[in-house]
Amino acid sequence: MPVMPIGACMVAEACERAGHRVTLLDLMFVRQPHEAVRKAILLSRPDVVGLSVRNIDNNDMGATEFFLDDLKSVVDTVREHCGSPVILGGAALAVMPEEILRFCEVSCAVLGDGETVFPLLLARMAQGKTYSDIPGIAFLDRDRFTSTPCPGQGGTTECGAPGYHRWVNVPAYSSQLATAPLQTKLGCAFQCVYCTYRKIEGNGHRLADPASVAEAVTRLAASGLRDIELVDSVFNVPYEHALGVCEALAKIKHGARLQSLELNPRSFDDELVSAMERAGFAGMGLTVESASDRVLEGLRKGFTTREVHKAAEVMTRHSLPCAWIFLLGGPGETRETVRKTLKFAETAARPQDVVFFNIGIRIYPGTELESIARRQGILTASPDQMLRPVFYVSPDVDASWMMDEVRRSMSRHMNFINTDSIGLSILPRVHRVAHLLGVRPPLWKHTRFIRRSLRMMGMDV
Ligand code: B12
Repeated sequence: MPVMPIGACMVAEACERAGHRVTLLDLMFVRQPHEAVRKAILLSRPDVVGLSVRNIDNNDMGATEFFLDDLKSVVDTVREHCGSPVILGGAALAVMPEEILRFCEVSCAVLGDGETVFPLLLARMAQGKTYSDIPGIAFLDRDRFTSTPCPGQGGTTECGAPGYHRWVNVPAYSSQLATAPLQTKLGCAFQCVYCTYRKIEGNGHRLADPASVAEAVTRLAASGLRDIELVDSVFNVPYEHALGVCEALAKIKHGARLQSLELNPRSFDDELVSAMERAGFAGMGLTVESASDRVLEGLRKGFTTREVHKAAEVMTRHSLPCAWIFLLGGPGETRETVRKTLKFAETAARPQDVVFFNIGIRIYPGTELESIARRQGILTASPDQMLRPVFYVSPDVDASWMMDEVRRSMSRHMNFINTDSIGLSILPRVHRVAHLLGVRPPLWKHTRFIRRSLRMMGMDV
């Protein structure tokens, strides 16, 4: 599913509010990106070029794709056609700033909230002043990397719904069943060993006022963007905030279908799911990861199988479609724990659910998983060699065995999928056909039907 560039739109809008002339070039549906970049530069003659970088790679151990060679070539094209400074920003930069700056041979990146930091940076540039002291910036100065701490680790935030129509080709996204992203909070307080969310958004919550979330949803739905995805790191923590958001949404007639794929089995109960149903949710995802206490502890998920089983029990009393998300191969994983998790998935999933298995975990520099992998002798690469993805698999289980087990389970359960499924080249066509037939997101609730149909057409899915 193409993801609408919420970050880039927010930054563009903030710069315009600060009085700048802004052009946003979205390369999502562009067939010849270099030609598009060349034309946009010649037309708009920018003083500064900001590049929004979301993904480093596809996080898929089986069929790894690395995206930054393409980024580097876009940087080169920009430089070929104008001498203006290039500034990088986006989630990828917050994850591995030094490595990306070195790789792209760019000297400055924004790590903090771009809508605040980038206008400050532009103001300093316009005045010809230095900007190395602005909080939330990274620099590469002749081989020396420095960064300033990001501001905003607590307090409140605004619910920023950019005017997507103003910046991107909304019909092109809608025709592929894309959802419009919206954030109700920033920050993540969990300590999962592999995760970068704290590095991107900080570990203190910044919560948006529920009434402002309801207003933003209404505004987006009124503009025709009725499928809205709440892209918080974890939607249901803090629990009271999630409930507050649902209550504010339930009070108004917004006409939107909501989703969030990032719910945690902790802080999860009937009251919350009922509130989500009243609020207009059409789907939700539970990042359960495993049904083994040993693995959940190894991943430092902050919950146990008690909460996992309770979540499954809660879902039996509701009809809201659920995406169950599992992560196999973490510290402590064995053949026995994998079997336990598969068995749990087989009993928990209802017909309208989808079950997604990810095998192997992307290791990011600075995470606890990196230290574990080094201690266990699994990882010898230096941080700069980790930009091209490296993955962790527990030394007590074989990756190919796990892949076979998951495939075996998938052959019995048509609503089970793995990373191969979400990388299928036919998926964009499936999205378009579904859109033409009037199917509304989430499409994954029809996984059984889609997999069966594709198999009947002779595809090995
Ligand atoms: C929600 C989410 C999803 C949802 C998206 C739903 C949707 N409709 O948008 C789903 C589940 C579909 C998803 C899928 C994937 N995701 Co995801 N996702 C996220 C998450 C949690 C939030 C992203 C978000 O929208 N943030 C809110 C916006 C406002 O923030 P932002 O984009 O970062 O923008 C801000 C700043 O970065 C900055 N900024 C942005 N652009 C620019 C530009 C300039 C010039 C400047 C100065 C600043 C700037 O300012 C913005 C405003 O403050 C992040 C982790 C995180 N906490 O950030 C991972 C994350 C972005 N995802 C990631 C990945 C890998 C993926 C997948 C490849 C996973 C997979 N195997 O399928 C896919 C790719 C999908 C795609 N087509 O691109 C990685 C990317 C890093 C990497 N390793 O490559 C992240 C960082 C998680 C991680 N592993 O650390 N994802």
